[in-house]
Amino acid sequence: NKSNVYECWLNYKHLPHNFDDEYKRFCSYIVAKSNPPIINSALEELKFAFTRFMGRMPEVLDSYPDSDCILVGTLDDAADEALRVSRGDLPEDGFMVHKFERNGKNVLAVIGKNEKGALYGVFHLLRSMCCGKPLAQVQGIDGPRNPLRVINHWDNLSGDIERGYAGKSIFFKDNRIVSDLSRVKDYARLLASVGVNGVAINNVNVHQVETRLITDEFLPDVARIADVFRQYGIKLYLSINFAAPVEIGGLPTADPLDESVKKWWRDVADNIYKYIPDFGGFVVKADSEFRPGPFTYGRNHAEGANMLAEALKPHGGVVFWRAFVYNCQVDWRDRSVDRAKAAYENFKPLDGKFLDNVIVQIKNGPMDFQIREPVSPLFGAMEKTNVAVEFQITQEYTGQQKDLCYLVTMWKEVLDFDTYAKGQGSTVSKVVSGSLFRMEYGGVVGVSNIGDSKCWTGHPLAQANLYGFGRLGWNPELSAQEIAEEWVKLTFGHDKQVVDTIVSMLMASRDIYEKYTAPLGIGWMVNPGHHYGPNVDGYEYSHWGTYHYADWKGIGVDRTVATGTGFTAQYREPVASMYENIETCPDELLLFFHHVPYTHKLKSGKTVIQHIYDTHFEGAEEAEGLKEKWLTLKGKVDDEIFDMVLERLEMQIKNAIEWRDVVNTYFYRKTGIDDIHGRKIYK
Ligand code: GCW
Repeated sequence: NKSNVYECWLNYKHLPHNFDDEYKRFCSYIVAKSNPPIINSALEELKFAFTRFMGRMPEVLDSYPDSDCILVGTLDDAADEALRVSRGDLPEDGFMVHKFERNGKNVLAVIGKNEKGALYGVFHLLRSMCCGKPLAQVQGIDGPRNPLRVINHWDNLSGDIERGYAGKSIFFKDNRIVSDLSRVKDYARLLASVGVNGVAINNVNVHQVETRLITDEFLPDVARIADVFRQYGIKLYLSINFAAPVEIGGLPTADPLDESVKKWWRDVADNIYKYIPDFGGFVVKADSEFRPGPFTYGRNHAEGANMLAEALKPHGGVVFWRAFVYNCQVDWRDRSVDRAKAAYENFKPLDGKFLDNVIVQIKNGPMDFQIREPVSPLFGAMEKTNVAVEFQITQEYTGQQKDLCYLVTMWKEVLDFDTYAKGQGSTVSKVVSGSLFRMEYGGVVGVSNIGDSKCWTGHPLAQANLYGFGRLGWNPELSAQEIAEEWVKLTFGHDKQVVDTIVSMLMASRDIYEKYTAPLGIGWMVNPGHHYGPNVDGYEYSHWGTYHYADWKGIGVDRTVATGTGFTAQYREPVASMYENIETCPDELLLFFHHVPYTHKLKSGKTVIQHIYDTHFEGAEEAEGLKEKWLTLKGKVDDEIFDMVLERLEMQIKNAIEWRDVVNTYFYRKTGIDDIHGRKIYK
C-alpha cells in the first residue's frame, strides 16, 4: 500500500457526505463493451477507486446487469443507447456524462468522443464524486479548451534535474533509462487525471549523451516509456540538440537549408516513428544560452524550425520551438540592450513564416519566470503562428519547493490578460488555445516540478501546482480558488477547518512570497547560479541582462518609449499606454517599467521606500503565520504530510527573514531613509 503523500489527489480515501445518496449505487457494476488500452486504464482506475470506496472490487461486465451500473466507453460502444448524442456534439477528446434508465435500473454513462475522452470522463466523474459534487452538476458535456497540454521535463540522463527541487529523475539514472517503470505509470495516471496529453522527458539543454536519445542506442528504451504514457493518452516528446547532425551524425554542418542535414533529420524522424508510432515531436531550445541553433549558419528561427517540422510532418509530429531567445552576453555598461524586448524582436518578424506543425513556445513573461512580471507582449503579436504558453511549475525563482507558492493564481492572471490583438477580450487564453486566430495547434506547457521524492514534489503542498497546471490547461475559466478547493478535498478530505485552512494558505502564498522578495515587479535580486535566497546586486553587473539600476536616489528600469528602452511599444493599445504612463502603470509592475525616486508615491499612498519596508516586514510575518495556521491542523491531516510540510515552512520562515533583512538593510544603506514605523533594520 502506497503512502498518502505518494498517492496525491488520486487516493480515493475521502468520501463526501452525499456519496451514499448519490453515487454508492453505481459503484458495484461497471459495463464496458470494448476494452482497448486507454479504456482499460479507465476501467483499472474505476476498479481501484470503487474498491477503496466500497471495500470490495466492483464487477466489470460486457453487458448490463440487473442493477444500477456505470457504463464506460466511446460513442461507438454507446451507439445502441438512447443517449441522443452524436459525434458533432462532443468536443475533441471530450466526453459526456449522462444518467438514464434502462429496464427500471439506472445507468450512469461516461461516453468519450474517443478512448481518451472516455478516460478523461472517468477522471472527471471520480473527481466529482470525491469532491461531493451533486450528480446533477456532474452530468453534461465537457472537453479540453487547449489542444496541447504538455509537461516539459528538464531531466538529464544522469538522473539530475536542472532546476529540480524534488529529487532525481523518475526516467533516467546513470545515463540509462530506468528499468522499472512502475513509478512512471503512477505519474501517467496523475497527469491524465488532470488532462495532460504530452510529456517531453528530457531537458531542453540537450547535452552530449542526451543528444543520442534519438538513436537506436536509446530508442528501444524511450519506446518503453512511450508505451506507458500511451495507455493514458499521453504522447511522448523529446528535446533535441540542433547540432546533432554534426555531433552524432558525422555531417560537417547542421545548416537547416542543407539537403544532407534535411535528409539526416528525416531519417531520424522515420526511425523514431518505427519505435514510437504516435511520437509527439521535438522540443527545441536553439540559439539561447549557448545552445546551438540556426544563427550559426546565418538562418533564422523559422528556417530552423521548419526543417524539423518537415521531417516530422509525414508522421503527424510537431515542433515546439522555444521563444526564450536573448543575448546572455550583455555588457552591463550598455544601457541600450533590454532583455525584455528580445523574444518579440526575434519572433515577431517571423510571424507567418512557420509551418503549420510548428508551435512557438513562449514563456509567460518577457524575462524568466519571476514572481511578478508583465505578460509577454509576444502573445498579442503572433497572428499567423501556432503558439503555446510556457509556465514554470518547478519553483526556480519562486521558492524552490521550500517556500510555499501556489502558482495557479499567477497563471490565471496570465491567461486572463487581454492582449487586445483583435480588440477587447483577446485574452492570452484565447490566443494559446488557437481560438482567437483560428490556429490548429496551441496550448499550455509546464516545466515539471516532480522527481523521485516521496511526495513527488519535495514540498507536499507543491502538488497543488502540478494539479492546478493540468486543471487550468483543461479549462482556463476555472478559478484558482476552485482548483485549490478541489485539490485540498481530494488530497485531505472534507473537514471544513482543513479545507479552509489549506485553501487560505495556498491562496495567500504567492503574495506572501512576492512581499518578502524583489519588490514592485523588478525581479531577480537572487543569488546567482542556484537562484535561492536574497542577493540584491547578485545580477546587477552580470552579463545576463537582468538589472534593477538602484542608486542612492531611485530604482527601476525605464522601459518607456519616451525616455527608456521602448519595451512598452511591444504591447497593443491600450496596454502600451497603460504601462508607458506612470500614472496608469499598476503599482505591482512599477519598477519593471519605470525608474523612480524612492520617495515616489504609489497608488497605495505609500512611498516606494516605505512600501519596500512594509512588504518585507509583512511578508516575513505572514510566512510565520503560515506555520501557525498549519500547526492548527495537527492530527487532522496525515502525520507524515504534516511533518513534511512543517519542516518546509520552517525553512521558508528562515528564508523570508533573510530576505527581509537583506533587502531592508540594502535600501536603508542606499537611501538613508528610516522606516516610519521604526522597526528593526540592521544598519
Ligand atoms: O530559467 C532559466 C533557467 C535555466 C533554463 C532556462 C530555459 C533549461 O535558469 O536553467 O534552462 O531558463 O528556460 O531554457
